Amino acid sequence: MKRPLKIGIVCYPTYGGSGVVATELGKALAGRGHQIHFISYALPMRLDSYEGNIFYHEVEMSSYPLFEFPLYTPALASKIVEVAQFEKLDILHAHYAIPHATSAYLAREILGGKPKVITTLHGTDITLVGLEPSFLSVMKFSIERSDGVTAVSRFLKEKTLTNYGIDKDIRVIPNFVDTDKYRRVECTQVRERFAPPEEKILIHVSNFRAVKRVADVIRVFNEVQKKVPSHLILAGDGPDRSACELLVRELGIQDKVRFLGKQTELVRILSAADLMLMPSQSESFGLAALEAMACGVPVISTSVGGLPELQVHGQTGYIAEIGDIERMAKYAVDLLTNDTRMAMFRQACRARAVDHFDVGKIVSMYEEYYWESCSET
Ligand code: GMT
Repeated sequence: MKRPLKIGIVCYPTYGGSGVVATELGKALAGRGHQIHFISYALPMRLDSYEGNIFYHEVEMSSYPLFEFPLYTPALASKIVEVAQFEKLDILHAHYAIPHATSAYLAREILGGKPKVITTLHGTDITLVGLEPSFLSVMKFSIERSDGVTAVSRFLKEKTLTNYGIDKDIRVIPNFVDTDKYRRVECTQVRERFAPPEEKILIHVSNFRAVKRVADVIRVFNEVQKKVPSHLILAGDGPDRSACELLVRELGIQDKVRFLGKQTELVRILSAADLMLMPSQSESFGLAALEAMACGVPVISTSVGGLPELQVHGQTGYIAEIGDIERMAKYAVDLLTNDTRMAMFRQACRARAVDHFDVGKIVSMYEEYYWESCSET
């Protein structure tokens, strides 16, 4: 049954990997002729221009004085019911399980079994927040009752099965990047803004949450800049940013570190960089690393979660243990001072992104999964 589908996509609209994946997936599916209905509390960040076949439905929140806390789960479920009924959705795709899989389940029950609910597990919904006692049983139930479940890495699939004692067929569909858009572009002017031409540029991109260990980025860079003339740029914002700004000043390297804040257009910034640092505590996939690799930027990361499924130690970058500042700095210095090896790593990064994680290949995997789910009775 290979017909165009009507697909509802529920996601977080803010800065963060799951929202980016959901939005880029919706845009790519619309490009293939499917009708896409985004449902969220605000316009998803990367849905910034009009595109045919794409519609956006905002969840309205009421602020009745009796409600001390916003009741998003039922409000979202009601909006899903409305959209699914009016638009005759075939599929409802919930990105990030909390609370989207729960609202999707509720909506499908209200509607008597249609549309099919697909839940994509992204990361902290499984490894962190979902495990809290106040969420665990509802999470387990909502995942089990989804018609289909995907995870962005083998690591995340295994974690879901073991952490929640779930006996379900979870399909691994990795994250993806548009390698036509994410490619190394001419960026002399951008580079000049960050560092003199003879210096190296290191980059970190994240939402500055504790799991990202941004302080480690700064400590690694502090060691690197003692041996290699270099600058560090940090893109993104979040709870740990102020502490990191302070650390940079305490270390006396404020002239070599630039905090850019949230950025929507990363290609030119990534193209200006020589090396990405991703010293995360937990990372189910590492979309920011993939986007860097597509632009030919090698990555020094930790060995956690899905990162070893993404990058190859000694080919696309290096992998170290969490918190091993010394080793990460050594890897960085080795690579930044060896032009031949750097050129090989750059090529390997680009090739790995194109061969394994390109948007065309991965979106087809989702499309197949939808069609399979729709044909099941
Ligand atoms: O958990 C987060 O930090 C946010 C989350 C999100 O929903 O934005 O990111 C997760 O999903 C991304 C997209 O699938 C992955 O690339 C990230 O690795 C993952 N983050 C973590 O596992 C910490």
